[in-house]
Amino acid sequence: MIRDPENESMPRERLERLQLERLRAKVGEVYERVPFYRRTLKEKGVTPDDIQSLADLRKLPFTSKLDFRDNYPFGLMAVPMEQVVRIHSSSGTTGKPIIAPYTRHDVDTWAEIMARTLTSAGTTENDVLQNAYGYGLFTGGLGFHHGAELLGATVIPTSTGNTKRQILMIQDLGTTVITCTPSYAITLHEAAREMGVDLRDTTLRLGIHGAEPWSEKMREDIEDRLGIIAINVYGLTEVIGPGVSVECPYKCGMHIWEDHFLAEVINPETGEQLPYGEEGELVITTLTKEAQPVIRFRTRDIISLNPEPCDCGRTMVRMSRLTGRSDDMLIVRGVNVFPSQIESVLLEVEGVEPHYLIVVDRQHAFKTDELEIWVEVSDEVFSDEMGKMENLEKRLRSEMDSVLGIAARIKLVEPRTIARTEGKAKRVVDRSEL
Ligand code: DLL
Repeated sequence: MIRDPENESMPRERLERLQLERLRAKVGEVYERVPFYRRTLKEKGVTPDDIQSLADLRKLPFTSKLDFRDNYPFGLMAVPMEQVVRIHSSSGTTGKPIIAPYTRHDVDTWAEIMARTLTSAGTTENDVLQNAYGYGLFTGGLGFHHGAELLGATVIPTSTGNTKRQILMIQDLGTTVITCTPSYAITLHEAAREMGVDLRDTTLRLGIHGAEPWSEKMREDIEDRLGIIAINVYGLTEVIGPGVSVECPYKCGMHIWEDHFLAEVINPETGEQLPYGEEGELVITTLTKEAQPVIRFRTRDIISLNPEPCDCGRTMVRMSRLTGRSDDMLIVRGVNVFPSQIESVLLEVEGVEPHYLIVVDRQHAFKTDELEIWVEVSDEVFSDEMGKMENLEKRLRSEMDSVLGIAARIKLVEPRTIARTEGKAKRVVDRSEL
C-alpha cells in the first residue's frame, strides 16, 4: 500500500523540480534567520542566489554534530521560541546533548511522514501497534505514536521496559505490529521463552525496527524467533527522528522520503559527492523543516544510494543498510573494523547468542590496539562438556580473523551475563568502563 502515491511515486523529474524549489526557499530562509548559516555561507562565498540547480548543492557548507554543540541549545533555530511546540533531544558527541525543536507544522508533517513510513512497512488502520520505542526525549516513541494514530491504527504506548508486561499485552490485546529496536526484539523473544510463551503463536505479524545497526542475518533471526516480517526503519534526531527512510515490503533498501529530505553521499575524507551506488557518508538537507532546518548535515552513517525504480511503485531513492558510521568505526592495529561485521560472524555460528560486547583499549577516539569480543554462549553449549566451548572459541577466532582481517581475543561468557538494554544496545565499550 502507498499512502501518498502522488508524492511517493512522482516522476523523478518532477521530484527534482520540487526539491530545487524547496531547497532555494530553505537556503534563503536560513541565510536570513540563522546567523550560523549566514556566516558559514559567507565563509564559502555563497549566497542563496547561487543555488540555481540541484548540482549547486555542493557549493553549500556542511553542518556537523560539532556545530550543534557549538550552537547549543538554540543557535541553529530558524523561528522564535513562541512557535516551538515541542523539543526532543539525543546525546551529542560530548557533554552537550543535541536539541531538536519542532513547530506545530513540523509535528504535523512528521506525523504524516510517519504514517507514510508505517504504511510502507505494511501497517494498516486495522493493526494493533505496540510501540516499544522509548517515549520521552528520544524521538522514537512519540514519532511512531503520532504517525500510527494518524494512520488510524490502535496504538499501545508501552514504551521500553517491563518486558513481561510487553509479552502479556501482545498476548491479551492482540498486538499485530511491534515497533522497537532490533536488539529489544531479541530480548522480547528471550523473555517470552522464559515465560513459556512462543511469540510465533501470537497475533504478532510485523516488526518495524531501527535506531541501531543490525544485519540481514539479524533480520532473519528476528523473523524466525518472533514469526514476523521485520522491516528496517531509519532516522536521526538532527533531521527529524524516525521516518527519514524505511523499507517497503520488497525489503531491498530503505526509501528516503526525498520530497522532505535531500540526500547525498560523500567521501567522508574529502567531502566530495559520490555517484549513485558508491558507498560513503550520507548527508541530508531538510527541505520542509521549520523550527530547525539543517543544510548538508553530515550523518556519519555509511551507506550507498540506489535510484532504480522499485517494484513497489515508489520512485524515491533507496538507501542500503548501514555498514557502519564513519565515527564508530574502530581502527584495530591499522585495520578498519565495523561492529556489524562482528555481528554477522556471530549470527553465522551455531551455539552462540546474538549478545556480544566489543571490548577495546582505546588510546584515542576509535583507535585501539587490542580487540576482545565477549560472546554469550547458548544454554546447551554451556551445560555441555568443556571440549565444546574450546572448539567454539577456536572456530570464532578463526572466523573473526578471516572476516575482520585481524586477530581478536574471544571470551565466551555464560548465558544472560551481558547486560540487556531496552533501547539501543551498547556494543562497544572501553576496558576502563568495565
Ligand atoms: O535513532 C531515530 C530512530 C528512532 C530511528 C526509531 C529509527 C527508529 P538518534 O537517536 O538521533 O535517532 O540516532 C540516530 O542511529 O545516525 C544511525 O547511526 C542510527 N540508526 C538509526 N536507524 C538505524 C537503522 C534515532 N535502521 C542514529 N540502522 C543514526 C542502523 C540506525 N542504524
